[in-house]
Amino acid sequence: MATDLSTEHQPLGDLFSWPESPEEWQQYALSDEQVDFFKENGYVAGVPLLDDEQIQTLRDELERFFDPDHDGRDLWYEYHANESSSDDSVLFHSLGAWRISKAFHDVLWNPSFLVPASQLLAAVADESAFASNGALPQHNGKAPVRFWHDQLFCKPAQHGSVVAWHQDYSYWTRTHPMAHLTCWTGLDRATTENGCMHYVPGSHRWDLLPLTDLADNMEAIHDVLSDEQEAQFDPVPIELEAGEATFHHPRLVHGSYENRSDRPRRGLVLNVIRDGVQSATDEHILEGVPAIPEGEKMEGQFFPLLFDPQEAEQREAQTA
Ligand SMILES: O=C(O)CCC(=O)C(=O)O
Repeated sequence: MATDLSTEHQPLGDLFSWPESPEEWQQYALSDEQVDFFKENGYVAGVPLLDDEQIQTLRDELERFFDPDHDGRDLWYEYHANESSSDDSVLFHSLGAWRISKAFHDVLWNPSFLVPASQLLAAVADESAFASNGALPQHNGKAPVRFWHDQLFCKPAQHGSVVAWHQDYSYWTRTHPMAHLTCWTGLDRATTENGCMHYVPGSHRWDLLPLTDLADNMEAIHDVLSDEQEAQFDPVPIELEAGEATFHHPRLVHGSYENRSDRPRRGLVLNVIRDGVQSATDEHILEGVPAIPEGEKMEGQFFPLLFDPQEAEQREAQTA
């Protein structure tokens, strides 16, 4: 029986080292140009997140998840060996690796993820309809980062399926206000040949679209686009080296094409919320997780606070 690592709210090993000085923290910060690019386009790509050792450790852990009988199988929020409806087109998609594997647990506390996430979460909520309600804290352009959930999206060589165009927040309206962020990291080099992510720049300014399809019909979203949105629909491929990440806004339209190449395309997704986001339902928010009553803050065992910029600053001031 695997131990449920969700009770542990700090790193368990030393795969990711925690900075000890303001300078060490600062090395992970996005530039003003990168944050402005995110505000304008809804994404920022090419952020280095994992070194070779970290990539290999995560790949090794991932390998055992592909065996449907692996230890910890009961801890996933969702586990789809193939989310597509065709046997020839495979999308391995699962949520909850952080509960099962030490490396996937500790990657949540990776400073090269947390600092950009903190900067971009401040930018997401600033422009959202909820920004003026004053309920969401921020500190010097950085917001406290709370964990929402992780995801694995893996396409095998030669018969990897699509991930159809969608906006993430269409799946997440059971939480609000919209102050969410997605970070996609390649565990392989991701190119147009093996099914890298594509974005529709500027679509983060669109209204929220209804859910269409996830793993079969790439173009299903076109059934719900207005003429104006169709005219703006001009996707760009996001090619990344293994270990590089791309961050995107919760309303940015994105998707990825099939993998017909001879290389796998394995992606780790970290989804975070700004501290203060609340439950919008009395129903279960994730499978196997006790309900959080509507209107109450997302927190507790399954939603740890990963990074608090104010606390980090105070700690640094004490050690200076
Ligand atoms: O891995 C992919 O191709 C899609 C991932 C995705 O939809 C997401 O990160 O929100």
